[in-house]
Amino acid sequence: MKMVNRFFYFISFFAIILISFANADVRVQCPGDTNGDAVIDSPDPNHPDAVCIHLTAGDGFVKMADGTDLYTFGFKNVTGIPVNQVMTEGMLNADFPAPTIKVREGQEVYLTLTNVGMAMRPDLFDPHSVHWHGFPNAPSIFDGEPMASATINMGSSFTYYYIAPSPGTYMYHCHVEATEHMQMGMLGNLYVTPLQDGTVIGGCSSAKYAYNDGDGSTCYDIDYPVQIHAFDSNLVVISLCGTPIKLCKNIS
Ligand SMILES: [Cu+2]
Repeated sequence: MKMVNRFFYFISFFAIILISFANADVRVQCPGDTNGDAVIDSPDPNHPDAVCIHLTAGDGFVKMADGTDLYTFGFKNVTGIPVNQVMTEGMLNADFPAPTIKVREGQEVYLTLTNVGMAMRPDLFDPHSVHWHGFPNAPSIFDGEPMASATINMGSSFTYYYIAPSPGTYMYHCHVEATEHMQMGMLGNLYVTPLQDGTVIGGCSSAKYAYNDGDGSTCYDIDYPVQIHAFDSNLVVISLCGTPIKLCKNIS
């Protein structure tokens, strides 16, 4: 846990950031949500097929197979967390792999992203975004590509809106400085299940299908999210140690 200890070593420095972030304005757009926690409490008749998700973007540590705690950038699912607890819940708490997003074809998806900042990298002020990779996304503002759409600054929230049109297996990632942020861990699985799900067709007792096949030919029983990712440990160490503000003691 050496790297975690380094966090406490610099705690006085980060306290300034934490104090300023405590007053961050977390806002969630979610029809039928009455208290801002991204959970639909009273379904809105104008949005009967809505689903809400709230993610934070920030940094954290992931434990490798050999026990190493590796520094990462990443997302955290804070759906259901009260707005006044989102910053502290998401800060230095990113998950890898990123939370799997699973929605059904045709749903209205309200995905709020809150940038909690990167506590271990106070020299960075990077915005983040969510990009549904390979996904037919009509309005470019929700694409997540920084040249053509919104990106989310530290302490800010933004709600993406999608109508999931095509069932399939996708991935999502942050598109800000995509090479670095993806390498650092900001990517996850994205599933859009077909409308046909829930109906027994062709003897498919699980009623789960890969596509709207009409005859049950893509029936399956069990699905496991699998994400294969390779970290460049040199890049990760440089990310933490080779900055203008030295955050590691073992700098060569
Ligand atoms: Cu990012």
